[in-house]
Amino acid sequence: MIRRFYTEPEAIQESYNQAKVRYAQFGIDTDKAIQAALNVPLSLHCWQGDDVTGFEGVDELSGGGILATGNYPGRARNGDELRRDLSFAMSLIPGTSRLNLHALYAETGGKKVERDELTPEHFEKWMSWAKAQRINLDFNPSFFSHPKAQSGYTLANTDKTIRAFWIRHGKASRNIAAAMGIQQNSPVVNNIWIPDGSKDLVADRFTHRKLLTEALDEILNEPVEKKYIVDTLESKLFGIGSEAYVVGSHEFYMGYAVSRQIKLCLDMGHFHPTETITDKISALLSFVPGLLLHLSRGIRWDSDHVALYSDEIRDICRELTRLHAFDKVHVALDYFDASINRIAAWVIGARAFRKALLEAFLEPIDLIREAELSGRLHERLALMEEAKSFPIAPIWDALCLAAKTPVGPDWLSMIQEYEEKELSHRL
Ligand code: RNT
Ligand code: ZN
Repeated sequence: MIRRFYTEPEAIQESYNQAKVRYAQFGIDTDKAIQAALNVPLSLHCWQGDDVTGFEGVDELSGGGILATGNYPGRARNGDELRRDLSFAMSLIPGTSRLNLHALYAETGGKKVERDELTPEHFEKWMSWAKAQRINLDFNPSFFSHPKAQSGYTLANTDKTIRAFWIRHGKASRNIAAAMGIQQNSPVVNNIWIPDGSKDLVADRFTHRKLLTEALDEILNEPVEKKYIVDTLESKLFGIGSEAYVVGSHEFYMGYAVSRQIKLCLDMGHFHPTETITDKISALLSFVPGLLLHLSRGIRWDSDHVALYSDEIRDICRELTRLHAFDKVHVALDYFDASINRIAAWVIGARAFRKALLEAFLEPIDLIREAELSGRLHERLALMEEAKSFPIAPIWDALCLAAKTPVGPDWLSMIQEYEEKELSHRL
């Protein structure tokens, strides 16, 4: 049954006009806030569509300490299905979307191409789809789900041959990213995350880190068109099978990124369970050229639940808008849930971010700052509290309408339709 909750654009407009007046009393221009919130790019992760399986002929994600659980019907099995799902998801998501690709989504026409031999031509279909879709691409080398990653070590492997293979993959990936950047005439964020670590205690914590430093230097010193690629490095606290030791810890990459002036990636699920990333943003921006944020939601041992309109994401959005940091900070989704409709998983996370961003642009920040500067700290705190119950809902509806995307939960009926028409045929 197709159920529509909101059908009257006039009613939305009317509520919007009322809310607009309320915000204007605090000096906030809601039209401007909507535009600002729509303009910030959000990179959607291709891997939510197929449980991080990729197109290399394996049937599930393996190794690397990351795990997709669930078997909801409709997993995308090839590039065409994944692109169809993404186009559909993007039609339900307001604002500027990008697409974040992993190297294991190369399309090699049925031919076995090793990861160290990948070239931009293996991503041609993605590039022309992105062009038609009028979106930009981001990229990630894939250091997992591969026989040469089975030992748990890739770039930090003490075996020289294996390490060299992954270094070649890292270089190949940067070439692909730069080629994409040239084609879209705008930089591609190329994020390096490796699973390297150990399930149990290690005697030598240093050697792997030394090897990783050298491997990263070799990859990142490879000459590519610097204008078209933004390198980022992603740390992790622990993974499944790397509980005792992770080579690429936060301190490791922070030190590396500061010393080499490279951007860092902070994944919300990669810190201690009660540790959040908002306060790290301004601290790190003092010393590194920028950041990539992986929006996710950690629950207990899992770092990759669907991102929500949570206090954590709202705090991040407020911090980014207060800092005017969108020229230095890139934002991407990173989670995988195979137990619910995969397209809905994208839409929930992306809409959550966009709504939190809108809320941040609607914050009466000038008044809050003024209270802070003049020492009226009770006023600062009270305004922050009051702002939480400002009427954001009608502004959010108007944003969705302006972006020609469904208002409220209306998108759910479209998901239902798509399930019947498309996903139910994927057995
Ligand atoms: C893993 C990292 C990494 C991956 C993707 C698939 O813990 O978060 O970003 O999720 O590269
Ligand atoms: Zn991540």
